[in-house]
Amino acid sequence: MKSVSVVIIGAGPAGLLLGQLLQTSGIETLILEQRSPDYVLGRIRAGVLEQGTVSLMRQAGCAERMDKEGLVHHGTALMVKGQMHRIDFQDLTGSSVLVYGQTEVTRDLMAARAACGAPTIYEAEDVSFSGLDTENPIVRYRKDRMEHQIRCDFIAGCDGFHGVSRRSIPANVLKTYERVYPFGWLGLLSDTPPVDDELIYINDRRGFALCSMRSHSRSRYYLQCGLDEKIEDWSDERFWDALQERLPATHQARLVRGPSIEKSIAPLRSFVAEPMRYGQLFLAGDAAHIVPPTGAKGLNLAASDVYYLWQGLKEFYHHRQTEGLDGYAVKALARVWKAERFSWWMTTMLHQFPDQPVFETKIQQAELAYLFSSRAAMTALAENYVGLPY
Ligand code: RFL
Ligand code: PHB
Repeated sequence: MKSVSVVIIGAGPAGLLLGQLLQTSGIETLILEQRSPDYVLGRIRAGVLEQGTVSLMRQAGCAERMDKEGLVHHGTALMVKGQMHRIDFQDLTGSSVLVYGQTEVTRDLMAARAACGAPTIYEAEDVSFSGLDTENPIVRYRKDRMEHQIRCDFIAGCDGFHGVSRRSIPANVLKTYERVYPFGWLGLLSDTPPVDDELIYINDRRGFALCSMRSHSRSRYYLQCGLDEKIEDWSDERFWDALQERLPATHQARLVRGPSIEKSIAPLRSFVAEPMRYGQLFLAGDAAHIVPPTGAKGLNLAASDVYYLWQGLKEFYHHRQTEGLDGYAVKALARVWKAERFSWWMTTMLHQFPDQPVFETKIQQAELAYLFSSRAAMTALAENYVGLPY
């Protein structure tokens, strides 16, 4: 039977980043991905990178294009009741974020992996595990109707929310915590110049909206929508009209419309699975936790998990020490819960909740009024947004 040090399940940003960091540390990996590369690259998701994520891309040797094309953002705007409030990251925290799309992060990581010759099996079906609680678990999968088995030391479950890894942890071990929000985000990508130089988070009585971007010529916009909305009912024109209504008067005339390149609806959820380790299986990224996208934390949390796991595996292979791996779940979860709190808070503060009791609406208004009146409160938002330390 073939064997490899670490089998990584999933070639999303978590799996690919972990793969590259381990390769640079001389640790051999195999990635199994159930989809094709084009499918993986077709998913339009995150757009904002914390400095920690940027630094990991550099350590993985995948930063050349990101450093050239990424847009440094020193602040963001929040618009409430027609008034714009700028949160100045630079002034409040001395830090900034980088706008560089998840698609590009994934593309760069895929290219680096191909260049170093490390193996990725795409369209690997029916991945399953045995012996997770032994020293050498076995991973099985099917490719082109052939069954394969691989023996390994460790499995990194980087296969997202719907993957097989979390589901392989016995039910009596796994605890999950969840909040489902009564709305989703309808996203549209278009090759039009963004409406502003920075992102704008809009709390409007018709619903939340977000103006984001991928570059100076590519915009990404989101609208809060009902969970029963169908994408077919949203023509580009209907989307642009609804967005325009939610924009501040100063920006309505600046909005440049164009055909959508992509349009999709995503439900919003908060979710955490504990523990993030079972035997030799380690969960990382969306496989273990989901945040609503309002704080731009999902991809960045996947990156911090990967950092802790990389450190633990390096200690194991270079020094035969297991403290890092033994402490992985606790360390990762401490940061995860803080990002869960921040994402829940941003979501709760900025969206319209159907049938919300008046009391909650009043609290929401007070929360926003306090935020904009207090440098301490704005600093708390800024330091969470740019990313808490690892
Ligand atoms: P992914 O990206 O879901 O990748 C998992 C991979 O595993 C594969 N897979 C399997 N492979 C083999 N066998 C199986 N049985 C498998 N099952 C699944 C899948 O095909 C896939 O390729 O998880 P990963 O790597 O943990 O990365 C997480 C991020 O993708 C996610 O957290 C972010 O996209 C969330 N997110 C955002 N995060 C940010 O940090 N900043 C943002 O601005 C931001 N905006 C967003 C977002 C997510 C969004 N959506 C659509 C959920 C905006 C949106 C709209
Ligand atoms: C995005 O550009 O896709 C994006 C940006 C910020 C968020 C969520 C999504 O909070």
